[in-house]
Amino acid sequence: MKKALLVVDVQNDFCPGGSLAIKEGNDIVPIINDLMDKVDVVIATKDWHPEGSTHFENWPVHCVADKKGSEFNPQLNDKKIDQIVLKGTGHDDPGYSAFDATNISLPDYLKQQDIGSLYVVGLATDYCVRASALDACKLGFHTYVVTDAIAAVNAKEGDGKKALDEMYKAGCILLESKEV
Ligand code: VGL
Repeated sequence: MKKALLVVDVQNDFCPGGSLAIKEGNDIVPIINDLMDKVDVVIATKDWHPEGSTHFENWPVHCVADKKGSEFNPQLNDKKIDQIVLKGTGHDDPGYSAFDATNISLPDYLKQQDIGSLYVVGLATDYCVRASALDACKLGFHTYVVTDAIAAVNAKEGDGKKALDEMYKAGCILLESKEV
């Protein structure tokens, strides 16, 4: 079976200068670009919210569909992306997990492509990486979380660490990019 890289939400709004910026957002991009050469398929998610989404009651406005903030980080090698996954597209849909995608059925796509292992990278450890990795595990994929290719919001100190513990306990394998 094939290996896929699941690149979660490496978008302008989650990177320095964006509305929900994560300090290390730019630093993980070269690591992710290198990982693209080590897998069979590259899937990248985009948080893709409508204006006025109820999700913005809990967060600053971010990743509005078709705006600058929802574009990929310009350093991400988007030529290597085989499939883009849009999530959080409904008015009341937070879309934390890649498996909440609405433009495709992600489980069907993974099955068609004969993918058995998912390497999860991107933003943010404590939200969309966490939700995507937990769902991937639950669905029976060999799920790897690449710890130097993710970064956390850490709205509360320790949230990133807590999310890693939770993913590990759920059966995700935590590893570093050099081990992929
Ligand atoms: C995310 C906070 C709010 C994420 C999305 O991509 O992890 N975090 N919306």
